[in-house]
Amino acid sequence: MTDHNKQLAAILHDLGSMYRYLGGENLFKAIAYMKASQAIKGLPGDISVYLKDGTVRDIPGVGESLEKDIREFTSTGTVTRFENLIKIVPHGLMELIDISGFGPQSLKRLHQDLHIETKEEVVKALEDGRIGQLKGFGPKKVENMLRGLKLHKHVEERMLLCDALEVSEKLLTLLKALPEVKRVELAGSLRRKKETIGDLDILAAVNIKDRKKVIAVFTDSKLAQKVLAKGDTRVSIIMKENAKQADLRMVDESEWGAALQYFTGSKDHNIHLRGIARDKGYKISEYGIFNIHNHKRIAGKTEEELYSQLGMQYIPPEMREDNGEIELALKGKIPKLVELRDIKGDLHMHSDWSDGLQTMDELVDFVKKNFSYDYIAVTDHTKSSRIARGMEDKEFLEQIEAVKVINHKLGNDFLKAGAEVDILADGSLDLADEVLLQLDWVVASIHSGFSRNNTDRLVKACENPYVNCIGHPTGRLIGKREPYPVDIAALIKAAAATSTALEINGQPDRLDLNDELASEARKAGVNLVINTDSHKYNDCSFMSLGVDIARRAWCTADNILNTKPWYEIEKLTSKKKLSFA
Ligand code: DGT
Ligand code: CA
Ligand code: CA
Ligand code: ZN
Repeated sequence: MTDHNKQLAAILHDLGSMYRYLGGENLFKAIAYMKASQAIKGLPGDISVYLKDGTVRDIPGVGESLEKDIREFTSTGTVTRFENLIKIVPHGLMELIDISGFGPQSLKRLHQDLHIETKEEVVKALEDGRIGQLKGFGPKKVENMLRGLKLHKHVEERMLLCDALEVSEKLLTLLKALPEVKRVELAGSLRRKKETIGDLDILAAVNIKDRKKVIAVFTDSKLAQKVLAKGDTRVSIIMKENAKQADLRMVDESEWGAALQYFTGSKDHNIHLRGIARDKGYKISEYGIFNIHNHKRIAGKTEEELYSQLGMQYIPPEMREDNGEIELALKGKIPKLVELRDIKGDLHMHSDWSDGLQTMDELVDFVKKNFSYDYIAVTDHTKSSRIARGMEDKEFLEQIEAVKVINHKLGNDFLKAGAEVDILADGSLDLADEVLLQLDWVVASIHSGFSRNNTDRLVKACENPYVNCIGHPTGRLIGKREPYPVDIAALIKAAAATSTALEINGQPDRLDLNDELASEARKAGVNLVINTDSHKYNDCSFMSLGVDIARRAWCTADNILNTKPWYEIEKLTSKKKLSFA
C-alpha cells in the first residue's frame, strides 16, 4: 500500500468513526466511509491514478461527497470535512469506539458529562471513580471498561502478527538488497508466528568486516525512527511505521544454525533443550554445540544439524513452546504440519450481496488469478445482521441462481453457494431450512449477545443438520473484545459428535480458534477449517495467518477439512444431513 493511500484511508476511517459517534442519520455515512477506507487500503495503485483515469467512483463506498474529499486530500493533504468534525467530536476517543465496554453511547456520556477528550483522561476518570459515579455506569460496566482497556493496552504494547509480518517484510527487503548480507531470516516470536509480537527479531549472516556498513544502512534507512542501542554485532531501532522495536543481530555464516535456533526461542524451549544437551555432555550457545570436556565445537551451521546432534528430529519453529514438542522429537514423532500449499479452498468469503466489497464475479476472478484453489464458498450474512447488510431468505435463493450462472461460465463448480448464518438468541438459525438445504456450505456464527454464556446456542447450532462449520467460535477480537463465555470442551464435544467443523478464522484480529483451542479440537478429532472471512481482495491473503495458527496447534493437512477435495467435503456434509433424516 502506498503511504499516500494509507494516510487517506486513516482519515476516512476516522471520519467513519466520528459519524458512528454522532449516530442517527450519520450511520449511513459511517458505513460508506468505513467501506471506502477499507477499499483504499487494498488498492494496488496510488489513489491519484484513480482520480485521473476517472475510476474513483468504482471504489466501494465512494460517491459524490467522498470523491470530493479524496480530491481535496490529494491536492491539499487534508479534508475540510475532517477538520470540521474534529471540532465537535472528541477525536481522541475514537480509537476506543470498537473496544468492548465503550462504543458510541458510552463515549458520548464520557464526553458530555465529564468533558473527557482522550484515552488518558478515561483511564484517570476510571481510577478516581468519576466514571463509576455516572448514572448507568455501575460496577459491572466499569469492570467491563477496565477489561476492555487492558485488552487494548496489550496490543498497543505488542503488535498483531499480521502487522509485524508486514513491517518485517520491509526490513528484510532492505537487508536482502545488500551484497554483504549472506543470509537473513526472522527470529523470535515472529518466526514462531505467535498471535501477537513484542518486538521484531532479525538475524543476518554477515562477515565481521562488513557489519558496520550493514548497521549503518539499517539505522539510516527511512524505516528507522531512532536507534536504541548499537554494538559490533547487534543494533536495536524503533521503527517509524509503528514506534515498535526491531533487533538485528549479525553472526558468522558458520554459526548460522545455532544463532537462528537460539534467537528463535522460545526461551522455555531453549532452556529445556539446554538441559538435554547437558545430560549428553554438551553445551549449547548461540555459537554452536560444544563438548563440555574438550570444548570442541560439534555442530551449529544448520538448525537441522543441531537438533540431530541432540538425538532428535528437527522441530518446526511454530512448535517451539515447550509444550511437549521436544518429547515428540526425541521419539521421532513430530507431525508433518499443514502448509499453505495444502489448502484447496476458502470456505468463508463475503461478496457485495452482503457486506463484502467485491462482486462474486470479481472475487472468483481474483482468486483464480492469485491462488490455486479448487473451490471457494461465498458465505454472505443473513437478515438479523443488519449492519452487515444481511440478506433475506429469498435473496439467498437468487444468489444460488447467480452462483449457478457463474459456474456455468466457468465450466465447473468452483464457486459454492453458502451462507454465514446468524445463530439467534435461542440457538435457532436465521435462515429457513428450505434455503439451508439448498446450500453447498453453511457457516453458523454468533454476532450478538456476547456477554451471555453461549454454549447452548453453539451446541444447538452444531446439532442442526445443515450447519457444516461454526465460524469464529469464541468471538474474541484481539485487543478489542474478550471471548464470550463459552464452555469450549462442550462445544468441541458437540462438534465431534455431529461432524461439524470448527473454524480457524484468519482475520488478523480474530485468529479464532486460537492455537491452544485449535489444538484441543484437533485432539478431540474435530475437523478444522481455515478460512479468511474475506470482505475484500486483500483479505484473501489471510489464509497464511490461519495456517500459522494451525501449525502452532500441531495440525497436519489431515486435520484441516479444506485441504481435501470437494467431493470428500460433500461426502461429510451429506452424511450429516442424512444422519438427521
Ligand atoms: P516477544 O518479542 O515478546 O514477542 O517474544 P520473543 O520470543 O521474540 O522474545 P525476545 O524478543 O525477548 O527474544 C527473542 C528470542 O531470543 C527468544 O525467543 C529466545 C532468545 N532469548 C532471549 N533472551 C533469552 C534468554 O535469556 N535465554 C534464552 N535461552 N533465550 C533468550
Ligand atoms: Ca521478539
Ligand atoms: Ca527482541
Ligand atoms: Zn463472516
